[in-house]
Amino acid sequence: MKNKKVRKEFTENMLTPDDSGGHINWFPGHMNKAVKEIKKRLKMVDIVLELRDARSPLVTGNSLVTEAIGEKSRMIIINKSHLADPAILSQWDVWFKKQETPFQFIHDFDQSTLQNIISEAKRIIQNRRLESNPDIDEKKVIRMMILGLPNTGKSTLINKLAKRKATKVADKPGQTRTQLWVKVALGIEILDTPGVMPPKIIKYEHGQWLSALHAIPDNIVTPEIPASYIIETLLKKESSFLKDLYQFKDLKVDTLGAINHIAEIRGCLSAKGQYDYERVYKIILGDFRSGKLGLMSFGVPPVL
Ligand SMILES: Nc1nc2c(ncn2[C@@H]2O[C@H](COP(=O)(O)OP(=O)(O)OP(=O)(O)O)[C@@H](O)[C@H]2O)c(=O)[nH]1
Ligand SMILES: [Mg+2]
Repeated sequence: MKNKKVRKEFTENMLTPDDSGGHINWFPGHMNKAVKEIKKRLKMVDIVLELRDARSPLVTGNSLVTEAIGEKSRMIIINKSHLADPAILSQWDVWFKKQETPFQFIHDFDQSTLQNIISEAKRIIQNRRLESNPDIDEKKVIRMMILGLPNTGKSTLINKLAKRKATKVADKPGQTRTQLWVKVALGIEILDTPGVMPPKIIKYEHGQWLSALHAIPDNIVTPEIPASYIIETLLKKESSFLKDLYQFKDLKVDTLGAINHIAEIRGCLSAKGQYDYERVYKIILGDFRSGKLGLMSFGVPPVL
């Protein structure tokens, strides 16, 4: 009964058990169902590939999912690394190397990235099989399960491995609603699963990060929250990307002043000459998520 053991692992949530200021939560019914389905299918798979976002690799983990996985072999795939602050990314690299779980930083899934993922997953599985059963069957089909927060790129990774549109992808958290087995290569099958959020986001700031990263749909938090948070953070950093993209003379302005300026520069004014905030928030979120506002990370590795 190896799988019943709960893996003890550091998560950012454990750092702040008494910070109860969080009001940003998104845990719809299909996620609850997804967790039950994940537990049910777990015994069928040889390894779990857990996807995270490189801009916040700890907060995009999920202790609920980690507990569900138990002692099952696991690899953490930290995606969208091309959008993260490179200096902070190297700090995370050092931090993850001190943890026990194998990990890889990736982005955009080119051929060598895909090969690395498969060969590392096979190596982990082989090692585990050798430990438990030295007479392993080399020809046995390898089954993997892909897990992670919404919008981290799970279905995209499966399609890239399968070299076809086997499962639906969209820039919309909550796209995948049901599990789906996909044959990605001879002898390898991967189970796509719906993205699952932690049932409770303890720190309010983590909710802001997760909504900026689009793990939570904009209409759940209202787009004002992530858009204002992004502008506030960029102003604090005195970001040259912010200054250049929206033609600021200088950044001596508060968050609302900056948003109003962006509305003017981008022509987000209603017929009555008022600021059209819905449009300007959309522009800010689009520019940030496509990397036009520079490479950015939320949070740094905790000191161990
Ligand atoms: N630029 C960039 N975009 C990516 C990358 N990986 C995924 N995406 C985009 O992220 C969005 C979400 O991708 P999906 O594969 O649907 O994400 P998911 O994890 O399956 O999401 P759910 O089904 O909602 O849980 C899509 O718009 C992808 O094109 C990446 O490495 N780089
Ligand atoms: Mg999906």
